[in-house]
Amino acid sequence: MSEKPVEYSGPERVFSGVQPSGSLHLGNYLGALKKFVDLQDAHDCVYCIVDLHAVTVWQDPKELAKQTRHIAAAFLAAGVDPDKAIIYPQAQVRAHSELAWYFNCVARIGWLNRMTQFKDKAGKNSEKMSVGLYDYPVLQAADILAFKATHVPVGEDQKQHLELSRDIAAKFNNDFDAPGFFPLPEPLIKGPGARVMSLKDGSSKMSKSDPSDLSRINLTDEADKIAKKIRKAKTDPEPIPAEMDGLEGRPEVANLVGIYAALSGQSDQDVLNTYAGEGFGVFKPALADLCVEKIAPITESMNRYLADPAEIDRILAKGAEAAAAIADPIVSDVRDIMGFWKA
Ligand code: AQP
Repeated sequence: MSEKPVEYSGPERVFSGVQPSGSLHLGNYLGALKKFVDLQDAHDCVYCIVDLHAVTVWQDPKELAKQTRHIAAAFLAAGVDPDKAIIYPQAQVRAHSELAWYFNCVARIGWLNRMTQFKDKAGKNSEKMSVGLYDYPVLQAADILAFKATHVPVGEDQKQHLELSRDIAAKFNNDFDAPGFFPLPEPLIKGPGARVMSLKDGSSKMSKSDPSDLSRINLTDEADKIAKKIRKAKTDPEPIPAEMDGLEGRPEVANLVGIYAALSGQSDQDVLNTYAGEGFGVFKPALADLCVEKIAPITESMNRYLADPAEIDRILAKGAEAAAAIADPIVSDVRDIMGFWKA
């Protein structure tokens, strides 16, 4: 009779990452950064700038370190406190790459073949994509599990990858007879801003790689640019409905209402209660004002941090040391569990 699997009983830990592959946008802020800040007071948090993920597509070597500092500045400006949470660049902690290799030997090709993000990013060119882009979710599992993280705040787009991390953790624990060694990490997705959509197309997510800059609000956009982008956002001729079912079949309108709700800390229904019956001539300027009110202080603070790259580098180096101190012993235990020779 097989024994019941032993559950992970270690401490809770939060882990998440953001790629240094372009300017951050409102979706990254609401789906990730804002949650990072909300979690840091009550939890042990590790926030990584995932440069190893970024290079799965071409990154200019002259820009990569600068982009990494840019993301660090966005973390700090959004309110992540390096005295409460660890902030560091992924490539500085070797445990990520090493554990990813071991997990490559645990994950199944059939699992990766089901990953929709690879299909979306590769499109018809999958044969020409890097092996790294295909393997991205395995590295993501290694990122999380190198810290035995139990909770992962991410946007809705990462749900499938998180499920894969759970599958890898469970298969490792089972294959190597190490019940409860790795936790099965829980995604923290729910809540406002989990899926911010493009301002031009309510069926695709707001994304750094969308060729149209009008599709997203960047954290570096100035007030008049934000107002212009919201003015030009796709809507329809109908007024704002009074009830949620009036948003059905109107994805662009639902998206703008959702953004307003997430930024103001209200529910979507609260926003409808305020603006029901109004046209976009009233709603869009109100949304633009709210976006500027929330984003301008972040942009200003980011610029202050970016003016002092030595301070950013000091924070990242200290963070990398703290991250390695957690992850290295965990990966060393993995080597022992897998039976590698050691002196
Ligand atoms: N539109 C979004 N709504 C809510 N959350 C989002 N996230 C990304 N887009 C949205 C969340 O932001 C975190 C960091 O994302 P990332 O930069 O590491 O990777 P990504 O998901 O690939 O982001 P982009 O902007 O869409 O980049 P590209 O265009 O390069 O693919 C993650 O938690 C993500 O869920």
